Amino acid sequence: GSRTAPPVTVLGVPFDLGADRHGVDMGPSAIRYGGLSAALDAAGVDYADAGDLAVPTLRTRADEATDESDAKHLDGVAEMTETLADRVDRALGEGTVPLVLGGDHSIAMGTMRGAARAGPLGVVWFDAHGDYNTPTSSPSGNVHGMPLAAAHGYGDFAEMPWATASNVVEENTVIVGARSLDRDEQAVLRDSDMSVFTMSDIDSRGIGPVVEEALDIATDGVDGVHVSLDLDWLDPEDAPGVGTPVPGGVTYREAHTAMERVADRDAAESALRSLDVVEVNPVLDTRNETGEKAASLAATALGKQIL
Ligand code: 4U7
Ligand code: MN
Ligand code: MN
Ligand code: MN
Repeated sequence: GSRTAPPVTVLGVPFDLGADRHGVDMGPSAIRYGGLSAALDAAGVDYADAGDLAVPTLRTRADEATDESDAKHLDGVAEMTETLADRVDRALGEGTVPLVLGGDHSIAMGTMRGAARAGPLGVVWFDAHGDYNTPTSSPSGNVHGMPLAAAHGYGDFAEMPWATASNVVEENTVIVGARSLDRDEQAVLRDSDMSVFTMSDIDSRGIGPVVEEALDIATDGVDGVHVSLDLDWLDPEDAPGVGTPVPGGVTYREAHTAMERVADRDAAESALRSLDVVEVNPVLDTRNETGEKAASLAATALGKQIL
């Protein structure tokens, strides 16, 4: 079959205050240089690249005193979140699907906050990590390990309304491929209404069925889903250009299948409200291999069926 997918607005967010490895701010450049426009063209996606958002970075902020919180650079994260949420809101208002290029994963706070303004939102989080720390529980203080907890207003984030995306529904939030969860995260996720599929679920059931079930859960009773793709979801052999690699991840082939299932579901139900592709760090990469894969995976998730 064929379909008319809504056009896509590409938004680069060269933000790195949520992580402590320099270089992730160059992710949007690496993904574009890795062939994003050609991949979108080949997938039949109608898109406009709106360029990069102006956000604070470590280069401009490194020598400033940090704020009082246990989380690093929360004031800079707040500024980015506000800017990005407004820009995502605008892209949706123009009838487009925002494709947000990170940047570290804290940018998903802005994407989800903007996307959730359009109504209740499910989330599928493809990541080696749970990203469910709070400033109190975080072993690192890095906000890229906290964006899902922030969106839900969990823990310390209950007192930070700027960080939350109140329309993100916990029951419709699904983490896929987790293999590195901190102790407090494990307890919280176990007791929550979220769903978590681990690598062992993928190993025993196969990527296709796991992603289908994740999409069933995420779309149940809501009319839009945010898909967040952290490149460290992939095995470091396939995606070395990330700041927090964890062995035992999915292959590029499996990641591709997952993005095809996202596109198929979108073709059937117009399910996809927004997509972000994050944590690409070209300084740590091998000849931009991770940037190229990120470009290709994004285009696959947004692509039209060719036959
Ligand atoms: B990413 C970590 F402790 N959990 O909180 C933390 F292991 O967006 C890693 O998924 C977070 O890449 C990784 O610092 C954040 C750590
Ligand atoms: Mn992440
Ligand atoms: Mn991760
Ligand atoms: Mn990472």
